[in-house]
Amino acid sequence: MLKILGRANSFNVRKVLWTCDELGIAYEREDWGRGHRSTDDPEFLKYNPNGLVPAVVDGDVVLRESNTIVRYLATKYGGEEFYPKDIVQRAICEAWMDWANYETSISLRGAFLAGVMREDIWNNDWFIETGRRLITKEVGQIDEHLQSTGPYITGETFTVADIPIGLAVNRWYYLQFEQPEYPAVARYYEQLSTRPAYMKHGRNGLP
Ligand SMILES: N[C@@H](CCC(=O)N[C@@H](CS)C(=O)NCC(=O)O)C(=O)O
Repeated sequence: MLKILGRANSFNVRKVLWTCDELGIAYEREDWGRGHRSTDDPEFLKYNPNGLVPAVVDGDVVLRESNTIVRYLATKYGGEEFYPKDIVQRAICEAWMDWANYETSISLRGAFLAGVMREDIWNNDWFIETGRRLITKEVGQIDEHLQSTGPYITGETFTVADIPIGLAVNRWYYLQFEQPEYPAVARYYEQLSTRPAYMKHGRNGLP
């Protein structure tokens, strides 16, 4: 059975849990990371030498990096719709995933990890303000895009691209500063909320 290493409240672990439940993949999960066993433990570092959750064990295969794991699971267990084989459609999905993992993760460090969680290493006024400004711009870009596509991020079909974007959108609603209205993003949030696996691992009361 697939083994997921990482605490269930981690943004990046939730991508893997959501994907597993969308695809009906059975898994077991071990708690590692903040509040649980440390990811600096040599036992964990055997699975991910970078010391970050999630890591996944699938038989003899050991994987790290949440988006890579999502794509691996989608390739192995998912259908053509969830992770298109067409190289152009595939690249469109991957571009959204990469953009989310780089751009919105950096902004959310400032706006959320510093601005809401007050995590010591990020907690700095400039970083918070910059994060808030950038995430507002980025969620605005998602809103503008969704006005002409939708209901999902790449169009009619729910794909791997919705996994990181859907979690970033959920976190957006937990930020503590005055935010503009983004009606297409609000519709997207409701659309995702029709999916039981999103309600379990995405919009589950956690930022
Ligand atoms: N690029 C990595 C980032 C992983 C990451 O930042 N994980 C965080 C949790 S979301 C972590 O391990 N934090 C340390 C901890 O929980 O102890 C990925 O996408 O998997």
